[in-house]
Amino acid sequence: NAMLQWQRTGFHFQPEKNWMNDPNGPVYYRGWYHLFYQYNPEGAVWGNIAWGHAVSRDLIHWRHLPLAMVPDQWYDINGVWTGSATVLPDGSLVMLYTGSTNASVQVQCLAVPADPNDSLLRNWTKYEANPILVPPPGIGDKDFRDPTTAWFDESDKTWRTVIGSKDNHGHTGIVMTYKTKDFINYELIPGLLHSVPGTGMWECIDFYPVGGADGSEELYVMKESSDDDRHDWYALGRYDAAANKYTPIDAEMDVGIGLRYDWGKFYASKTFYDPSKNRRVLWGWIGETDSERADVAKGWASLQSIPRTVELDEKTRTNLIQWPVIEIETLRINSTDLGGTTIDTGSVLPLPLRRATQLDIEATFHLDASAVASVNEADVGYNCSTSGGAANRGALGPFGLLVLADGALKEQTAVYFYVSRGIDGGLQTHFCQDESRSSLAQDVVKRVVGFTVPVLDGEDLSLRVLVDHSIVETFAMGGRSTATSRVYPTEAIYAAAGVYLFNNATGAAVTVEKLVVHEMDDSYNQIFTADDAS
Ligand code: DQQ
Repeated sequence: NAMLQWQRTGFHFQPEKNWMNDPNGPVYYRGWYHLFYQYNPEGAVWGNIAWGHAVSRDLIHWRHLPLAMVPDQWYDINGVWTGSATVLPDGSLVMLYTGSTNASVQVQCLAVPADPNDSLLRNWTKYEANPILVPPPGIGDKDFRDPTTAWFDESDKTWRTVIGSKDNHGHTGIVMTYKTKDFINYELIPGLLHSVPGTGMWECIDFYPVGGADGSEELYVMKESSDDDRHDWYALGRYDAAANKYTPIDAEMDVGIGLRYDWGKFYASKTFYDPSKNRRVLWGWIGETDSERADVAKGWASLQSIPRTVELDEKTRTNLIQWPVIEIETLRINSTDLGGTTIDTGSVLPLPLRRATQLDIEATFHLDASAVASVNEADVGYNCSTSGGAANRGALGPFGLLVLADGALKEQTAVYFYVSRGIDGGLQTHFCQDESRSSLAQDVVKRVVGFTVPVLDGEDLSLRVLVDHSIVETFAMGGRSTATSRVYPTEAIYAAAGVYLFNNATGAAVTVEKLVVHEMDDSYNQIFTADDAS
C-alpha cells in the first residue's frame, strides 16, 4: 500500500519495524551517541518491552544495533522499562532502569556495560543482586518507575537519583530522591523533592540545571510526563539540595500545570548532557495518532523527535528554548528563497517547490504596525484548541503556512499565528497547529494544538517547520514554543504534497520577511547494521 509506505519518515529516527516508545539512557560515550528505546521486537503494538539500541556520530545518521537488554529475569520479565545513563567521573557508565517483575511490581535495576572498551556498548550486564530498589512504604507497586540520570552531591559525596510516583490519596504527582555511593545501596531521603496536587502519576522525571552563564542565576528544570493527560510538563525553579526541595520560580507555572515542552504529540522525553559540544540534548517519543489497525498494517509505530538542544531563554527567563540540533542542517539540499512577499487578507499562495514531503522551512512574519494599532476589538479568550483553528477569521490572524497540502486544499496541516488584543489592550500571540484537515481518513485523531508564546518588543513572528512525511514538528519564536503533529494525508502525498502561505486575518496584510524552504535529504537511518559499525 503506497499510502502507508509513504508515512515512513526520511530523517526522523525510527527502527526498521515494530513498536517503539520512550527514549532511554541517551548518552555520549567514546565518540558515539547512543540511543536506547522502549521496543517491542514482536509487533507494532506496545508489549514485550526490551531496549532497542542505535548509535550515531552526529545524532542524525543512525546505525541500528542488536537489542541491548531483553526481559529475561524475574525482576524485569514483564518489561525492561524506562531508564537513564549516568557517566561517572572516570568515564565509566551505569544504567538505572525500571523492571516490571513477574508479579508486575515496578522495581529499579542496575546494568553496566559488559565490555567498557566496546564503544558501541553492545552487551549489558544486569547486576546479580537486582533489584536495587523496591517501592517504599506507602507507594503503590505500579507507581514507582523511570529513574533519572544521577548527579553528584558534593556536600555528602553521594549520588542522587530521583523517581516519580503519585500519592494515591490526593492524586498528587510526587518526586522522591535517593542517595547512593555505589549504585547498589540506596537511601531514601526523607520528604519529597517536589509534589503538585491533582496532576496524577509522574512518569519519566527529568531534572537538570540551565542557564548560569555570564553571571546569571542558574535555574533547574523539572519535567514530568503526566500519565493522566500524556503530556510532558516542565517548570523552571530553584533546587535546594540540602533541604531536598524544588521550588518553581512561579507557583502558577508549577510542574504539570504550566509549561509544556511541546503542545502536540510528544511524551516520555529525556535529556542528556553532550560533553563533546557542551550542550543539553532532548529526545521525545512521538507516538502515532492513527488507529492501531493502521499501525499493524504498516508494521511500525512511533518516531523519535528530532534531537533538540535545550537551554534557558535568557531574554525572558520564563521558558526554555528548544532547537533542532545543528547537525540536522547538513541534510539540507535545494534551498529555495521565497522571502519578501506580502500575503493579503484572505489569500492563499502556493509555493513553487519541487518536492514537499521532506522539508525544513524557516519563515518570519511581520504584521503592519498601523494595522495592529487600528484594531481595538478584544479577542479575549482566544484558545488554539477551541477557537476554530485556521479557518476561523479574526482581525489579526490566523496566518502562516499550510504544509502537506494537496492542490485542492482538501488536506492541509496549518501552522499559524493568531494575535489577539486582551481587555487590558495588550497583545497576545498564539502559536497553533491545526490538524483538523490533515487527512481525509476517519480513524485519525485530529486536533488544534498550541498555546500563547512570548513575543518581545520589536520581534518578528518566526516559525521553523520540519516536515517529514507523517510528522510536522514546529518551533515557534526561535524555539520558545513547539508543536508536533502526526498527520496521515491520503492525497497530499508524494508529488501531490505542497506548501502554501495563508492569511486569514481580516484586519492586516502580512509581510513574509524571510522564507527559506530547504528540501531535506534522507538520513538513511534504517540501512546500517551492526557490521557497519565496528
Ligand atoms: N513507558 C515505560 C514506563 C514509562 C512509560 C514502559 C512512559 O517505564 O513510565 O514502556 O511512556
